[in-house]
Amino acid sequence: MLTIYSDKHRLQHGKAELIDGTLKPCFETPSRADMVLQEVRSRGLGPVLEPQAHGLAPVLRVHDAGYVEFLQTAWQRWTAMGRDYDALPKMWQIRRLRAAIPQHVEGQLCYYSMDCGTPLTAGTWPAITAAADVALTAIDQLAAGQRGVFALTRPPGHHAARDYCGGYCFFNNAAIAAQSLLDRGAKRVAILDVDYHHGNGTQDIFYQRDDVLFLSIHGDPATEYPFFLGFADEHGEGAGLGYNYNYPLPAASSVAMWFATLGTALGEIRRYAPDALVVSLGVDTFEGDPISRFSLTSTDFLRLGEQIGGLGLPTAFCMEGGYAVEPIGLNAVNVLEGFSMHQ
Ligand code: OKP
Ligand code: ZN
Repeated sequence: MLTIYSDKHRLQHGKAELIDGTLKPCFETPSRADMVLQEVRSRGLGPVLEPQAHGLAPVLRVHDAGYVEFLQTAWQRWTAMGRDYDALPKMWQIRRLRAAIPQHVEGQLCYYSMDCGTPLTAGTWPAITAAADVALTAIDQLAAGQRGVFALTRPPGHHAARDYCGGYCFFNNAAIAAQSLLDRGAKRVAILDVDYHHGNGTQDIFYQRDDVLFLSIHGDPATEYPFFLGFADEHGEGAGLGYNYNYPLPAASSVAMWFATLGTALGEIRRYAPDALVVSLGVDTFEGDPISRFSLTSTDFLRLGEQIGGLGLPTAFCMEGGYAVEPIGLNAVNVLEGFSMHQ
């Protein structure tokens, strides 16, 4: 299987996030993608290609222009005010506050953010545009006839909605990939999100559409991040009604429960009969993940890949979460190898 990868992910290197009352080093670190790449190479998964530049047009197919312009200019505006540290929001436009876009860069940062755990840094823009190019180049390769391609995207994307960042995500790489498939002639695309956290951003982007089926298996937002979306009764809206499936599971769910739920989701994908599949591949469902609470083992990820491969669909995998850094490569590449057994 081909892997698409860019070193530019390293430019996104936040310093700290607030954990248990203190600033701790960010969980979402460059070493995550480095470890995955190392495993891709040592296991001989296949060739590793650099992304091609695709410009902003495919990004603007799923993201708001004002939001994209904010991300493009924010660091320059932030440092012009003498601030040389990571930009983090400290308030939100909550109930009954005015919804107008603030003028000040700090106000705009608050306006365009979902949480305070997603540092905007000097290298955020080059890193996120490179990640979008990684996802788009994976789609080029699917269009050229590959059956499965691995977009080694970092930072992740599934929490990023049409017009906000959050959960370490800025551009929604999987959504950009899915839209690109449609723009190249696919009629229906499914996105399967197996990250521990609900893919609220992806759901947001396609909630009113029937040309993208979104399915997410995740820790129940009643107790897990992102808390405000990802419940089982969110089925889509308007034309999109019936094209959104959330499978929230209690944090302590067994592996058997997780795979039974995967089986249900795969059944819906078969029923939809899409032309292609995008997988939001988070491996933070791993038993050793430091911020998540499912208990998949490394060999379970092989099974996961096999079952996805059993769909027989052209498939692009976009890397999302996974914070047990040392085994992240083993876990991610196990999924890809399991998938490849069906080729
Ligand atoms: C990203 B992905 C707030 C941070 C809360 C955020 C978890 C994001 C997970 N200071 N934790 O879905 O793996
Ligand atoms: Zn996650």
